[in-house]
Amino acid sequence: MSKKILVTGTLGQDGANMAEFLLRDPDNKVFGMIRRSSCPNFINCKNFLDHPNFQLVYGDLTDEFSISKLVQEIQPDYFINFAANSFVGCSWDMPMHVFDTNAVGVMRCLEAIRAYQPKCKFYSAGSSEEFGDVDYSPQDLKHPLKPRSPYGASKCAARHLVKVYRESYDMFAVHGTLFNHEGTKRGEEFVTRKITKGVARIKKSIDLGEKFDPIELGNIYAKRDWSDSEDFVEGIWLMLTQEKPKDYLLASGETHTIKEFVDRAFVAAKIQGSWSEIPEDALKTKFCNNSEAGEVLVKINPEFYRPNEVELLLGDPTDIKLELGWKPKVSFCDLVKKMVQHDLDD
Ligand code: NDP
Ligand code: GDR
Repeated sequence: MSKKILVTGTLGQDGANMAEFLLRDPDNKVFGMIRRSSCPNFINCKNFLDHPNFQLVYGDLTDEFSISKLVQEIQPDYFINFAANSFVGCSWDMPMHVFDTNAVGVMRCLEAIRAYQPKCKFYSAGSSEEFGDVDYSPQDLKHPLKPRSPYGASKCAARHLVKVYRESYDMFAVHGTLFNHEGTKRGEEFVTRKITKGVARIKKSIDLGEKFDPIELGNIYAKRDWSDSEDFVEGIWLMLTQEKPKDYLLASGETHTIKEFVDRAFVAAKIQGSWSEIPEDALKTKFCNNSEAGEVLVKINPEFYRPNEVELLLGDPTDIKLELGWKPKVSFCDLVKKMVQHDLDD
C-alpha cells in the first residue's frame, strides 16, 4: 500500500532533499507544504515539481487551521516538519516570530495529528543549537540544554513538546537533534553557502581580470560539525521507520572552524591565499591572494557578529550508526568541493 507523507519546508534545503529522496520509492506519495509568498522560489524543487507522486499544498505553521485541515484531508502516514525560521542570526531580531513558528508551530502539528490522524508518525527538526554553551565534547543526547539564542530556545521547547505528546498520548513522535548540514540547496545567508558563492564570484572575476569585493564574515573562529543534508535526510527516514519512537542525533563527529572552511573553499577554486592575523584585533584579520596584486579575498565585518555565540559544536552520532545502521557518504572536504563546484558551474 502506498504511503502518504506530508513534508513541510519544501522550498528550503531539507524539505526539498527529503521530497527528492522519498520520491525515489514509487510507493510514496509526497505532499510538499509551502506557505503563501508573493514571490516563491522553486529552485530547490526543480527536479521533482512535475513528479506524478508529488503534490504542492498550502499551509503555514503559524496558522493552526491550515495545519489541521491538511492532516484531516490528507490523512498522512508520516508528517515530516522542516518548516522553521531557521536562521539563528535573525532570531534576536524577531524572537516572537521564531518562537511561534519553531515551538508553537510544532505544537500545532502535534495537536492536529492527535485530533485527526493519531497513527501518523511525526518528525520534529531539532538542532545542535539546543546545546549552545557546551559542557563537553562530543555532545550526545544526554548533554544539558543550554541554548544561546532565541532560535536555540525555540528548538528546546519543541524537543520538550514532542516528548510530552509522545508520552501523554502514545504518539510516534521523534525530535532529531541535527548538527549543521549543508549542500547545494543551502540558503545563501548561512556561512558555508555565503563562502562558496563568494569564492565562485571572486574566481570568475579573477579569470576575467576584473576587480572584486572581498567576502565579509563575522566570527571565523567558531567551530561547527558540518555534514551533507542529503546524508541526513536518509538518517531522518531511518528514525521514522524504526518500530518504536526514539530520538537520535545526526552529526559527522568532526569539527572545523569557519576559517578552515574558507581555506578549503579557495583551494577548491584553485586560488592560493594566506591569512594575516592580528591577535589583539580580530577585526583586522584578512585573507589575501598570494598573487602579486595581493588582493583582499576575505575580511571581517563586525555586523556579522552575533549578540551571543555558540563557539563549539561537535556531535556524537554513534547511536544512530550502531542501532539504525546510518552511514554518511560525504566527508567535510568533499562537501566543500561539491558546493564550490556547484557555484562555479552556476
Ligand atoms: P531552510 O531555512 O532552508 O527551510 C525552512 C523552510 O521553512 C523554508 O522553506 C520556509 O519557507 C519554511 N517556513 C518558514 N516559516 C514557515 C511557516 N510559518 N510556515 C510554513 N513554512 C515555513 O531550513 P533547512 O532546510 O536548512 O532546515 C530544515 C529544518 O531543520 C529547520 O527546522 C531547521 O531549523 C532545522 N535544522 C537545520 C539544520 C541545518 O544545518 N540545515 C540543523 C539543525 C536543524 P520559505 O521558503 O517560504 O521561507
Ligand atoms: P548556524 O549556521 O548558526 O550554526 O545555524 P550559520 O551558517 O548561520 O553560522 C555558523 C557559524 O558561522 C559564524 N559566522 C557567520 N554566519 C553567517 N551566517 N554569516 C556570516 O557572515 C558569518 N561569519 C561567521 C556564525 O557566527 C556561526 O558561528 C545553522 C542553521 O541551519 C540552524 O537552523 C541549525 O539549527 C544549526 O545550523 C545547527
